[in-house]
Amino acid sequence: AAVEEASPEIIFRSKLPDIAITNTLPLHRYCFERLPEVADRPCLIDGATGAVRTYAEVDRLTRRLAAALRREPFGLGRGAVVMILILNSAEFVLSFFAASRVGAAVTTANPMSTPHDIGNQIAASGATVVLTESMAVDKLPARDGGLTVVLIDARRDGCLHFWDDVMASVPDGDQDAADDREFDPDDVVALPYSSGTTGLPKGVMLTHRSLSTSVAQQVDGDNPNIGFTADDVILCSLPMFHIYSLNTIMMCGLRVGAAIVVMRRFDLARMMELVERHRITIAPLVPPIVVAVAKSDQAAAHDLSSVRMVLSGAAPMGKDIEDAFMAKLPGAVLGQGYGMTEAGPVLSMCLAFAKEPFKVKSGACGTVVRNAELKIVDPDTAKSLGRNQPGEICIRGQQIMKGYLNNPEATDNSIDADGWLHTGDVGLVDDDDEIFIVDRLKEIIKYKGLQVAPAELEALLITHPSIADAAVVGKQVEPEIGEIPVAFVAKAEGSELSEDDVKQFVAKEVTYYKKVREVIFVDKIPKAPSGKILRKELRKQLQQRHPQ
Ligand code: 4UW
Repeated sequence: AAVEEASPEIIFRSKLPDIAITNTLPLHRYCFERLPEVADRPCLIDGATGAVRTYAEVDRLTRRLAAALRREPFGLGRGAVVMILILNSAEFVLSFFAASRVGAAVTTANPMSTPHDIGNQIAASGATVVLTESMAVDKLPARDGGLTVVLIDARRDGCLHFWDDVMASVPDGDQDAADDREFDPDDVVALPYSSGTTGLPKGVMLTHRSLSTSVAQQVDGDNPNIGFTADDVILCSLPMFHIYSLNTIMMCGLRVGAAIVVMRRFDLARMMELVERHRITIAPLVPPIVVAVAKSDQAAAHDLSSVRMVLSGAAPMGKDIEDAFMAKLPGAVLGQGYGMTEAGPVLSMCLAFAKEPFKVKSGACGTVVRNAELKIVDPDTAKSLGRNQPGEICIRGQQIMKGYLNNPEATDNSIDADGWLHTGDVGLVDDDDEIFIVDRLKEIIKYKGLQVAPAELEALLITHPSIADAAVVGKQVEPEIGEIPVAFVAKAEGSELSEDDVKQFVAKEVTYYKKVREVIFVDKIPKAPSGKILRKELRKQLQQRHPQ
C-alpha cells in the first residue's frame, strides 16, 4: 500500500507573542520573586477577622515552617509528600510554600471529604505529614506511627499544634534561609487528585516547571494575558484545594504582589460585604456563583464598583448568564478561563483580561495561552481540524502535568507520544481564535465546578447486595448547579430497593457534592462487548426522559 502522506497538523496559538519564561526556579522563589518590591504590602487578608499579613511576614513564616519541617519529627526533604487538608486560610498558603521550600510535594484535599476518600488519597500519594484542622482530623486513618498530624486550630493528643508546637519550635533568626538546595525543576510540587478522562481519581504530578510556566502564561510579559497588578485586591472564595484557586488566585496573585482576601469558604452575602470593605478589584468565580450574583437582589445594596475583572471557569457558562451578570456589574470585564488539573491547569484565558485588552465574544472560554500549542482533533480519525469544526481539544506545552503518579498506563492514555494532552473536552476555535466548548467526551460530572467521578460511584453502588449493576452519568440541571450525578441501577432479582434506599446508601459514603441525586431503575446497563458502559446511550435515555 502507498505510504500515506502525513497531513500537516493545524495548530492554534495565542494572539499574544511568546515570552521568555524562567521556569527553572523553585516555585516558591518564582511566586515570591517580587518580594523586595512588595515586602511591606498586604499579601494575605483574613476575610473573617480583617487581619493583614504582609509579603515580608508571609515569606518569614514560610521559611520558619520550612525549617521546622526539615527537623524531627517531620524530617522532610526532597521527594516527600505532605497533605494539606485545610479550608482557605493563611496556614494553607504557608504550608504550601514551606513544603515547596523543603522540596516536598503537596497533595491537596477537601476537608469536607469522607474518611474513605481521605484515607485513599493519603495511601495513594504516600503522604507522611498531614496539616489539617479540627473539622477533618477525626477522618484521618488510624495512626500507627506512619503519619505526623499538625492541627492549625486546636490542641489534641497525638497531634502537633501548628503555631504553638511547630512554628514555636524554630527560634527567631533560625528560619530556613537556604534557597539553593538540591533541586530539579521537574520535581513534583503539587499533587492534586483528578479522575481525568476516565476512572478513579489519580495523583496529577505538577512540577515546579509546569506551575511556574502556567503562572507566567497568565500574568507575565509586557502584555500579560491577565493584567493583574500589585495594586489589585483579589478575592479568594474558591477552595484552594482545587487547582483553579491554587494556581490562578494564590500563585498568580502572589507573583504580581497583589493582596489576596481569603474567605474560609464561599458565602454570597459575606462575599459582597468583603468586596465593599476591601475594595476588591478581581473576582475569580465559578458559574454557579456568577448565577447567584446575577440573581441576587443584594447586589444593589452593596457597592461593588471596585471590581474591574470577573473570571469564571471550571464549568460551562452560557451567554445568557454572562449577559445577566454584566447588567449587575457594568463596570467590570467578565470573561472565562478554561482549565483542567492535568493541563497545569490553564489551557485558555479570556483576552479581554489582558493589560491591552482584546475584544471578545460572550460565551467563549478564551484563547489558548501563550507559549503553548492547541489543536482540535477529530475523535474518530485523529486528524487535526481547522477553524469552526468541533473536536477533542488537545494542548501541548511545558505547563502540562508530568503524568499521573505511579500510573504510566493512565499517563500514556492521556499524553500521547508527541506530548499532546488529550482533554476529553469537545470544542472549536472560531475565526477570532476564541475557543467554545460544546460537549464532553469524558465521564466526569461537574457539580458546581467540582469533579465527580462516575467510576467511584459505580464501584460503590455495586457493593450493595440488592444492586446487580449500575452506571452513573451527569444530567444538566439549573446553572446554579450545572450537572448532577444520576444513577442507572439494575436491581438484583427479587429486590425491593427504592430510589431513596439507593440515594441514602450513597449519601452515607460520599462527600455531599458526589451524592446521587436521581435514580433510574433499568433491567440492564447497556455495555459494549468489552464490558465498557455505553454512557452515550444512557445520556440519550436521560434526554429522552427530560426533553430540553
Ligand atoms: N467551560 C467549560 C470552562 C471550563 C470547563 C473547565 O476540576 P478540573 O480538572 O479543573 C478545572 C480548572 C479550571 C480553571 C483553572 C484555572 C482558571 O484560571 C480557570 O478559569 C478562570 C479555570 O476545572 O476540571 C476540568 C474540566 O472542567 C471543565 C472541562 O470539562 C475540563 O476538562 N471546564 N473550565 N470554562 N468547561
